[in-house]
Amino acid sequence: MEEGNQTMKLYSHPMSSCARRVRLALGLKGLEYECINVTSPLQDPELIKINPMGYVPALVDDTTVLSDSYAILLYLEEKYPQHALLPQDLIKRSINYQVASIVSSSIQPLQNTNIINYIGENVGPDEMIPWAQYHIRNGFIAIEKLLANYAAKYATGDEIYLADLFLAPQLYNAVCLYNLDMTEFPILLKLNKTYCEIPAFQQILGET
Ligand SMILES: N[C@@H](CCC(=O)N[C@@H](CS)C(=O)NCC(=O)O)C(=O)O
Repeated sequence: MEEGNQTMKLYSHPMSSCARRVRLALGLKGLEYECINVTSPLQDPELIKINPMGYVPALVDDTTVLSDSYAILLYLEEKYPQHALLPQDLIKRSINYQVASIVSSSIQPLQNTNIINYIGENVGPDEMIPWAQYHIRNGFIAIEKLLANYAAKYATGDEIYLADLFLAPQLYNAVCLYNLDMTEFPILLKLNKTYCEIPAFQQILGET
C-alpha cells in the first residue's frame, strides 16, 4: 500500500457515545476505517500509548494520531471535506459549535461510566441514575432553547451537521440508558425519533 494511503484506525468501544460521534461522521463522509474495539479503555495499554487519557475514541490516520472526538471531527472535516459537517451560514455554524461544546463538556463527562461508577461507590448506588439524569437534563434545557429557532428536520436545518453527531448518541444515552423523561424537550424528542429512523445511525446507536 502506498504511503499516506493506509486505512484509518479508530480505537472505539461499541457503547461509547464519543466514539459514536466519530463513527457517524466517518460513515457520512464515506471514509473506510478499521474499528479497534477496546474492552476496558482506561486499562488498555495499547490505547494508553496512543491516548494517555485512556479514553476512546482515538484515531490513527497515516502518521497523524489524534484523540478527543471534537478534535477528531474538526480534523476529519478539514482533511476530508466531502459531506460538510458545518453549514456555510455563520450563525448556524456557531449553533453547531455550541451544541457540540455543551454535549462534550457539560453533559457527557458528567455521565461517563467512570463518574457514574464513582458516584455509585462513594455516594450510593441509588444516586447513579438521578446524577446522570440531573446533568443531562441541565444540558438539554440549554440545547432545547438554543435550537428553538433553527431546528428543522435536523438540529440546524435539513442537513446533518456536527450538532446532530453530538446529539444522536447523547439522546440515545438519555433515553435508553438513563430513562430521562423527555416530555419537556419536544425538539430533542423529535430529533431523536428522526435519528432513530436513519439506517446508518440505527446501526451504530443500536450496538451494545
Ligand atoms: N472529550 C473526550 C471524552 C472521551 C471519553 O470520555 N470517552 C469515554 C467513552 S464516551 C471513555 O473512553 N470512557 C472510558 C470508561 O469510562 O471506561 C472525547 O470527546 O473524545
